[in-house]
Amino acid sequence: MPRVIVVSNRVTDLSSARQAGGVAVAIADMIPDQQVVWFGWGGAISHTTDTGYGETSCGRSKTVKATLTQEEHDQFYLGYANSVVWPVFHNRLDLAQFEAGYFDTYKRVNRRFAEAIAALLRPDDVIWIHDYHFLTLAKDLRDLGVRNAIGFFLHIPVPPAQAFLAIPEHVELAHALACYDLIGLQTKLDVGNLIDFFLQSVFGHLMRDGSVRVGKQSVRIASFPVGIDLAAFSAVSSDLERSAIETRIVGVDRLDYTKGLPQKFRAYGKFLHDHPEFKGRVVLAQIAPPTRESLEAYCDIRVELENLAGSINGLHSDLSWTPVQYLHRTFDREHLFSIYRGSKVALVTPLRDGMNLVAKEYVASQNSDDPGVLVLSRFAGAAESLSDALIVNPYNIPETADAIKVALEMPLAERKQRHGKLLETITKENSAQWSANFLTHLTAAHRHRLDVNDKPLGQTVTSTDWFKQKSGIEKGA
Ligand code: ADQ
Repeated sequence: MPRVIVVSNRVTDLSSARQAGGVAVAIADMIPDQQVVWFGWGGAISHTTDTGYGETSCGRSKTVKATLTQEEHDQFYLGYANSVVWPVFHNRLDLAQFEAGYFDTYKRVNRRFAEAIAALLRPDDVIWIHDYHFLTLAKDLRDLGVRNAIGFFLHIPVPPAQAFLAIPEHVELAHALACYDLIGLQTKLDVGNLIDFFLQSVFGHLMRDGSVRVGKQSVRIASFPVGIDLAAFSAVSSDLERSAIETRIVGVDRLDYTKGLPQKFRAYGKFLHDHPEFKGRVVLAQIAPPTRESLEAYCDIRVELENLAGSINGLHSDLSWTPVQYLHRTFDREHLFSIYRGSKVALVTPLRDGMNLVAKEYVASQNSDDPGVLVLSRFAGAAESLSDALIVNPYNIPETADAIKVALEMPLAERKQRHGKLLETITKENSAQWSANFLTHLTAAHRHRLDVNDKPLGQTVTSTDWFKQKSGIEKGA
């Protein structure tokens, strides 16, 4: 079996990666089944120009950790990745810092990483690159003469083409993305948006065989919804028995402006206002670990949220009851899962999210005989397949407030029925299936690219026909 060279922004120790959340959990889940070399930033900043690479082995897999200089950290990581691509891809053009001149450093780090990866490659290695920090990495690898299969998985959403086109460097990004053999996205909506972007930015062509042709490059695009490892939930127990007096609603979100936290707090405040009979009987436990705190937009959201929590508590608390528990820290995963299980409702209401693993973890943590209710934003990628949740528009505060009441009062039979269907989907779309499916399609896409690259354009189709045809790789089917 070929080695898989996994590249992601942050690399954590293989023995503790499952504690880290998000992308790291998704990657760590594939390591038992594959021989993996996991390459990326180890989190250290070098105060000299010495940016060496540290290797650590664990069984047959190993990590290779890069350091970043202060300038690279500020302009590549905080700059282009998190102050241009992240806000634009989450439809927040108003927060994007287009004029800061970060792109050169972004490309330079991609190039440096490409050189380090090329140096450790074997001819049959498969390269799997993750996320928005590395939109240009495949181009650098190809320029260095790398002919291995190169796949890309984007964990965040693809915005509508009109937003993507606002990035001044969009043409360069489109040509660089076309150097991947396979681009995996979270949802079908993202697939449609990326195809539109290729058509509009660089006049790409949709091919009858299901690929997209950009100049002489052929790239396949499909959705592979990220899943979770169900085995991690087999022994979860509640952290506290549900009290007859106080019912817990839980929220777990990195403190990010994409997660809709102010809207969630306002909806909860409205619910308490409209239904005072729940006062003293319900709490919202919002766990919101800090993230990217040196960026202004993240400081702003923190201040806004603290004010909102304070005003809801000030307005509704009494001496024996506080309606909002606001916890600005991380928990170990076993503890987190037991908090999910002890909560009657989960409010997962991002304004935009690639997938949202918390929604899946909440469902997987429940006691099937007495499950809680998932309230889920229609703008989370997870909503595409978890349609048996209570789906809400997080911008519609009264609608979310009503959904809280419906969730709290939902009869056991309906809770069991919805939970059963949600669990069925999560079991089917688990993390092992996700990585195996992506890697299988990557091999096929690579073979296809070798066949057609540099050949004359074949028969093209319209985007409507393309979607109708379903192409056999759509959703990894
Ligand atoms: P994130 O934006 O980080 O991930 P999410 O999918 O919700 O968002 O994953 C968060 C992870 O962190 C979960 O596994 C959760 O359990 C963990 N976590 C959150 N708060 C925690 C806390 N206080 N203590 C410990 N662990 C905590 C990105 C994209 C998502 C996409 C994932 C995976 O933005 O849309 O679902 O990648 O593809």
